[in-house]
Amino acid sequence: MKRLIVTAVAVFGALASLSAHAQFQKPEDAIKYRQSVFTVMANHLGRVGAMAQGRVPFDAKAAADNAAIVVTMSKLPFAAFVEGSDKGAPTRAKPEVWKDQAKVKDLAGKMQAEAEKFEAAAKTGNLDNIKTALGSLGQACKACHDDYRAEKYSSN
Ligand code: ASC
Repeated sequence: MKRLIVTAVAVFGALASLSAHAQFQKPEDAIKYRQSVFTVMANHLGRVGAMAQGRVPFDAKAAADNAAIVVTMSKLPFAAFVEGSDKGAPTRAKPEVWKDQAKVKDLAGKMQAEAEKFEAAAKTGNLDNIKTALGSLGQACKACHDDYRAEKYSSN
């Protein structure tokens, strides 16, 4: 029984320290995670963008499915901008991300709200609605990139 309690305390202790660093063991893991999420998000946004631009035929079901993925992805990356993850792997995140946390959080929230509106538009099946919402979402992405994303990757 005593051994069980000691083990339980050790396990909970390990979990607590893990959650303190979000779910990342080292900065590189956080950097790779957020870059992966943005890559998937941009890919699925781009599939609808191609429909909006007439480069691929409009498919309402595919647009709605892609928009749902964009919404899910939109919720994930910001927990990965953990303290100390400005370095550890090549990244385009500027140091200002960690200096202006309230501003970044605000921009993230606006982008997430636009992603929700984009999904709602996609569900209408109306391409004009989708184009409008896609434009607003793109602006919300850009608002953060303008101030917080560097042109080039850092070399660490
Ligand atoms: C995208 C994408 C971005 C944003 C941005 C909007 O599809 O990959 O980073 O939209 O280009 O200006």
